Amino acid sequence: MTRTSVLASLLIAVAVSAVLAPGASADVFTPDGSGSPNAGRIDTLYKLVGVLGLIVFIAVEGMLLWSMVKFKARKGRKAAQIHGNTKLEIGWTVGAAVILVFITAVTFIQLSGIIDPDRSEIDANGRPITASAGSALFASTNQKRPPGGDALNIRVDGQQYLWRFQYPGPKTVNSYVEMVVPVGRTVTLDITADDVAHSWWIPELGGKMDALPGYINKTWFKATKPGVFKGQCAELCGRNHANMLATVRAVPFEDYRRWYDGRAAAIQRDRDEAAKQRAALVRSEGEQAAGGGANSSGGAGGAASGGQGSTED
Ligand SMILES: [Cu+2]
Repeated sequence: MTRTSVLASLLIAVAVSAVLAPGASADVFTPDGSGSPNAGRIDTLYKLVGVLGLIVFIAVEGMLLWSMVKFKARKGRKAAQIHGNTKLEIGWTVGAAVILVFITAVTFIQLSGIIDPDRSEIDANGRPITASAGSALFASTNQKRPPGGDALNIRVDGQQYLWRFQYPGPKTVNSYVEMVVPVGRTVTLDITADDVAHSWWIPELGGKMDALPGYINKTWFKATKPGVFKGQCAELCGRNHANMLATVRAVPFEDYRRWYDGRAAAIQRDRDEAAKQRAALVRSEGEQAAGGGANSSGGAGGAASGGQGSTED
């Protein structure tokens, strides 16, 4: 009996230390929560419930195996007939209840830290935010404001089969597939979809969030270190679903600012170029229409066919 209990406690100790050892288990069995505080809290909950489950599993299975060996049928041995044991029954009922209440309490304590955004460490200009400062740049009806109210709000649009990210003004900045964010800044996401249901998920930066046409769902993260965090659409959305990848690249604020300005300039350049081409097209159509016929109806016909030609292109 003593040997068995020693073995059981050894097993428990090994299991607990393997799961709790920082970095040693390298998140083989649990989520990698190193990218953002909310992901870290999900990871903590996962480990807590996992370890408690493991302890209960080892205790129950250990007792079962021990009983099977200890009370094995032997020649001449008479089985004891036992009907109920009030102390034991109360014991395991209360024990199980206490474990569940404990898990529930810890979950609810962690939950607000998973759902509600953390305080941003830097503001829109990359300056550190102190506990008392912070401007109200962030407004939302169903997501709590982060302490201080300051966050980078990005709109995430799922569409077959890529993610589109729209940055807040004053410049027009958007990107596809790769989202670039500054380290230390709380990022709140307004998630929606243009066609069918998708699901936003970057495991290292927190939980999944449905991306649905007509709805805006909210989640958040705060990259605590520079790095590239990879994810993928987590809702079967069509034939090319498997290739609907998403990347979040967290960089120091200066690099973010450079990327943002570069992106804004490139988009402005493209817009100017498009406007120029549009103007040239309109001009040439006008010339065609003017030279197309002597009477006014012929001119209108020329313009109409020119218009059709441009849409067919
Ligand atoms: Cu999708």
